[in-house]
Amino acid sequence: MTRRALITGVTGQDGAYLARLLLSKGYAVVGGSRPAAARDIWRLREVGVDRDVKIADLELLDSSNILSVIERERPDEIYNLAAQSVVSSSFQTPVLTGDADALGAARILEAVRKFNPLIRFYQASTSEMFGDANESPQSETTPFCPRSPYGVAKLYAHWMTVNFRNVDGVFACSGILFNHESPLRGLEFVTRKITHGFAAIALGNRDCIELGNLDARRDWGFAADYVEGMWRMLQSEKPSDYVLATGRSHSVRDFCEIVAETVGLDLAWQGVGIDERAIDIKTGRTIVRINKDFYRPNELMPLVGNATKAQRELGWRPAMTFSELARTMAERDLKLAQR
Ligand code: NAP
Ligand code: G4F
Repeated sequence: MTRRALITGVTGQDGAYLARLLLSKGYAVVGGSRPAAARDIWRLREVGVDRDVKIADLELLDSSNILSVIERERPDEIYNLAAQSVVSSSFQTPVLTGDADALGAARILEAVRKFNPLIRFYQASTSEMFGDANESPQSETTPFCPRSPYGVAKLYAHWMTVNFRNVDGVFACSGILFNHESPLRGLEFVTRKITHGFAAIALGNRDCIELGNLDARRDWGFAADYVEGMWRMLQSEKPSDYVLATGRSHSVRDFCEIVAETVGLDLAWQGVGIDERAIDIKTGRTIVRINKDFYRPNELMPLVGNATKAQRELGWRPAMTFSELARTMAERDLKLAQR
């Protein structure tokens, strides 16, 4: 029988790649998307599945809406990817972030328990839950110490996932994913901000971009590799929690350098601290300025993940390297800008 999957947040980056993956495996895919938002399915179009995903109005803040979607669509698997996912915004909207990211997951789990506890559930957890972790790299056994309202909200959802699994017997997995990027990434996130901005600068359509902490480090992988890990979690014999990561960290500065080279900018750094900037040696023009508004209230310990458990139990490992990722994103944005 055809398996049915419900993906919340299907209009987001991971939603598009996961929808494509599940369709390629023969699933019928229902994509939850907020009725209130001006719905934009450009990412589904970009990966060629916009006609194959059935869209259902789904709002994380509304319990009865969630229950009725699950009753109507009868999924075998639910992937809860919907969230207010921008860490910096969560400092301005901590309550809304908690309502969507923490209680939203609890609402879905509660609906699963009521309607059909045999539905398999995936929760999109995050390395932000480690925050100021006391060890590096971070694994499933590293104590959590979130340092943003987003991280705190996601940690509540993580523990609810664990709790519904342990107490109610729901097949519920929490995927603790480190940063994963792609040409489908939103412009709010630093990688895409850089590839989009540098592509425009290279074509003379823009002068400069403003960034925050150039020395912030993250463990960056490719989103399409990570959705494969989500699916594998729900196919395993026993539900559990898994870190997905590359195991390598790089700085924002490293990412800028690869992207600049890819789009044909000859980047050199000058100055220090808030006065640091990047120039294009060929033109002498400033192409990156520092704006302290883009600094986080508290920068985290360098986040880098240990995905040994996922490798051992799920056979998962990321395929794309950091430099391939930066080049892929830069080339795509250059093509888009040329259009
Ligand atoms: P994304 O591109 O920001 O997508 C988030 C999705 O959630 C969008 O489709 C958005 O819909 C939807 N959404 C937001 N608020 C909602 C609400 N109240 N009700 C229903 N839908 C709502 O995020 P992503 O990068 O694909 O990430 C997917 C999930 O993984 C998120 O939960 C994120 O927190 C988590 N995560 C991401 C990463 C990463 O590096 N990408 C790492 C760890 C964990 P609209 O289009 O209508 O806004
Ligand atoms: O790209 P970012 O905004 O991603 P962040 O905060 O790590 O969050 C992303 O990954 C999480 C996984 O750990 C997800 F859970 C979350 O949903 C989201 O997908 O920032 C990355 C780093 C930060 O250290 C930030 O301080 O880049 C630094 N940064 C420097 N300049 C900047 C900028 N970040 C942004 N967004 N914009 C800047 O101008």
